[in-house]
Amino acid sequence: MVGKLKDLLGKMDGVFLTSPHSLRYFTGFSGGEGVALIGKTEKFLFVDSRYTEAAKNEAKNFTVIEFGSGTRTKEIGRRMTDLNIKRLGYEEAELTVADYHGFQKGLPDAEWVGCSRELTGLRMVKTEEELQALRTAEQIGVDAFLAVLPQIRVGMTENELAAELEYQMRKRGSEGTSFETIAISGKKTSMPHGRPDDKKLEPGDFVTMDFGCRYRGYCSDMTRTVVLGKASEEQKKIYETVKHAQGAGLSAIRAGVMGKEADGMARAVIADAGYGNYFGHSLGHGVGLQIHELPNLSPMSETVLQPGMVVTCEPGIYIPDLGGVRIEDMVCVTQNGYENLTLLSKELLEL
Ligand SMILES: [Mn+2]
Repeated sequence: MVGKLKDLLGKMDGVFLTSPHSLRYFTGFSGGEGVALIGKTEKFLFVDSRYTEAAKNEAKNFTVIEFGSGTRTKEIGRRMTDLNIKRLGYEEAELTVADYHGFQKGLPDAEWVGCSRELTGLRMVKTEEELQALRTAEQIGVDAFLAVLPQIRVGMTENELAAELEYQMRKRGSEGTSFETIAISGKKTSMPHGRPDDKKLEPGDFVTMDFGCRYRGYCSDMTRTVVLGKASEEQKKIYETVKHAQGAGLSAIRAGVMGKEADGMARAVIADAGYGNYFGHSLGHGVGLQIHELPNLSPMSETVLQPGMVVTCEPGIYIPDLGGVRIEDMVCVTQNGYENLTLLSKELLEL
């Protein structure tokens, strides 16, 4: 996808990539550790010997340069001088302060220009190949969830539940989780990102599972909340409100709509039901090589949705000392609506 850097290279003499996802997206190299230097005429990928073979196989359009111990900046500096780079775009959101100082000290004088947001923006609209990976990743999550459902029972710990979800995803082709699995129960479900521990599932608990895997580098993300045993009237009301809000958010998603419009549709349903103070986070986020990327579906987001963007729709209601519900699907924006990648019911499950 290095061709996507054309506009940026119109404003810079070179682009300097250091994050695993940028390296993967723009060079093809999936090893995670390396530096890419892309000039107007030449493209270099610097790696150490652990990655040389993979880099040569994957980054076909790049000149792969293997650096030895302590020679990285020297090798990069030589090419920067050759390419006469005076203005260099880099990923300010992805580089540690220590690395930044190290590169500045070791490399020829250049003006460093932060381009993180622009680079992330280039990854918003997915190609068909990326969509295939995202569909597969999400289906692995759905299949794992369906395999784990019959195992959920009173006395099981949250850690066991999380482990089962991860195991079932791995067996189905997951390369690893896309974020730390959330499998929480009872009052703990009032914490949107609570962490599983050795708490046992109890009768009447809400059980929230928010999890995902990676497939060909692409992330999946989904959330379902179930009730262990019979749901109380209050649990039903909270669940149905979140379900309606999720549907309202989804129904707003289509090309031409701003992120904040979709967020507003879902938020209004929750506010109208009297739970407005219990939905603090955004409606959703972009997903791709990173679990959280652009565009955001937040009250602030004026990003206009385009076909091929992949976003989550995940409203929730979280009431301290009672519990919470979140329902999350991952969808691909289309001209007139969306393709739901999470092919799974959202009816309340009483297990
Ligand atoms: Mn999410």
